[in-house]
Amino acid sequence: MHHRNGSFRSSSLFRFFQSLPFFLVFAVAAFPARAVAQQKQEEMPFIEPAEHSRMVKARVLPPHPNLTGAWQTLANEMPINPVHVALMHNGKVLVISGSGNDPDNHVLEAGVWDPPTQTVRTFRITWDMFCNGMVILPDGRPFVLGGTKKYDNFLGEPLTAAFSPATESFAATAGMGAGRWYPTATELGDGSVMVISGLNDTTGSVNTSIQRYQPATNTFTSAGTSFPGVPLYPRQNLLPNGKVFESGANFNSMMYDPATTTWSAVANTIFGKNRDYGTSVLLPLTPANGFKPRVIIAGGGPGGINVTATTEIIDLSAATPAWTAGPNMVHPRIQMNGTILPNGRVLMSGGSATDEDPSTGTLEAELFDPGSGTFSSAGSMEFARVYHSNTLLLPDATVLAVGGNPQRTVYEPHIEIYSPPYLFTGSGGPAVRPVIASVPPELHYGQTFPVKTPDAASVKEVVLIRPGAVTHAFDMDQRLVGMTFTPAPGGLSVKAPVNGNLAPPGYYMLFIVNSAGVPSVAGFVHLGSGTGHDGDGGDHGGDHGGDHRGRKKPG
Ligand SMILES: [Cu+2]
Repeated sequence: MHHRNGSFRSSSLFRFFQSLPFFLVFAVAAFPARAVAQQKQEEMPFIEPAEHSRMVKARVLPPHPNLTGAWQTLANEMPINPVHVALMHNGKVLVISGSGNDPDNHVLEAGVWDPPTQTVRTFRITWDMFCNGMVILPDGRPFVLGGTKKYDNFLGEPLTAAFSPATESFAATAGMGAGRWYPTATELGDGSVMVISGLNDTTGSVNTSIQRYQPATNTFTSAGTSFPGVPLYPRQNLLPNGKVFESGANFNSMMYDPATTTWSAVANTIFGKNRDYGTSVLLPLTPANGFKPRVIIAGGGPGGINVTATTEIIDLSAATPAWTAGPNMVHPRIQMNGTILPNGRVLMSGGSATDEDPSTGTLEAELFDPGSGTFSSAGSMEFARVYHSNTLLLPDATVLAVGGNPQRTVYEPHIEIYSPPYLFTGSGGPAVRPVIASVPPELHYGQTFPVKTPDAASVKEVVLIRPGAVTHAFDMDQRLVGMTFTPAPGGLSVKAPVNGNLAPPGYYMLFIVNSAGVPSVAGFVHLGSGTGHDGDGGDHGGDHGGDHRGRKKPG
């Protein structure tokens, strides 16, 4: 393909309705310079003459935004290929491109995107973090493990680095000893980080060692060996019992016990073949569902072909967990993303029926309701989002959608924002949102703490959502943990999660959600440092990541 398909679609029939609750201010902008990426194309695509005179990148408001939500394309584009994105606790988004899927690009870059101003500050980085694994450490620093040491054939980087949100710069952290290209990182209940898979730096075969990083000492220790046939970028989620569930792309789902560093087989998928570049989401853990861990897998296809629209769900609290069929998505999706919203719905969006082919992009998005087990329409994106595209929940409860890299040196520069249905009234105006007046900056496990709000009487749920760290159709960090609460003077009295297996130490967005399902803007809280009431030590070396595997689910 020789053009960025979506970029040339004629988009709107009407002016975008002027009362969108987010990023209202983009107004009229002259057509911005085409992305740098495009200038590198050997063959310039045909560009519709009308494209040059279009002034506003905006779409018609759908007929029922209170049912489907609405997608909006921002005026400012992404100046670097946004292969990796992570939300930081200052509300800004770290964007990592590295060489950006261009072996001839030696200007290695990352950037920080600022949602309120829609601007990005890009800067050079010292090694190629393209196709790394990333999670956010308990102290709030995005932690990058590995990347690209060499293209064709690919070798993985053994380096790691941590990013300071305050100074917006990377600092070197301990090396891994061997390379990892396409590794997965998973934060465990004690705040340590498990890293697995990725191609090594010598032969380009899979690095089969598992390592565990201790932030307090900046050291890696050996933590076992991956199971045979471990995929690149394995889909992993930490469960409330401290174990790590692995759900793809392989069809034989596995469980890792950090205490024994061993694997056990869980169940085979119904699909029965690899769901390469499908996604996997740990569904919300809430008091209402007894913090019962369930995982949904969606889309993907073996070897990137025969892409499926199917989904499957597994209840890992069952004595013998088994995958059950979930609802089908509206179209097949490979390279899709799944993003948890504050109301517990999961936005499934992007991807394509044929890998790396935007002309087969699934523009329709959908919302999965874990309660009813059904999908509903989430409207349509403007641009196809294929390989290397990402979605990320923002603190204002909208969702950022970026990227798409159908071929080397070409990426989708347009940025879209999804405003979910909860941000609209039935007449399409902005919903009235509950307001958080204050939250404590620091929470300890099991602690009861105040949330000040004038809207306490209408609050239905109080949830923590871990800021996402997304790449390659998977968010390595996101999880939603609900909390119990009671009325209190000036607001609510809320009980923090009981331990790090339920909610690993680190920063969280705290949302209150009212009886109409409308979330507040999030307040950031830090969970887990210091000594909690139940003695869990958070990120100060507590070892409950795997050693308390007999611990019952909190309730
Ligand atoms: Cu990649």
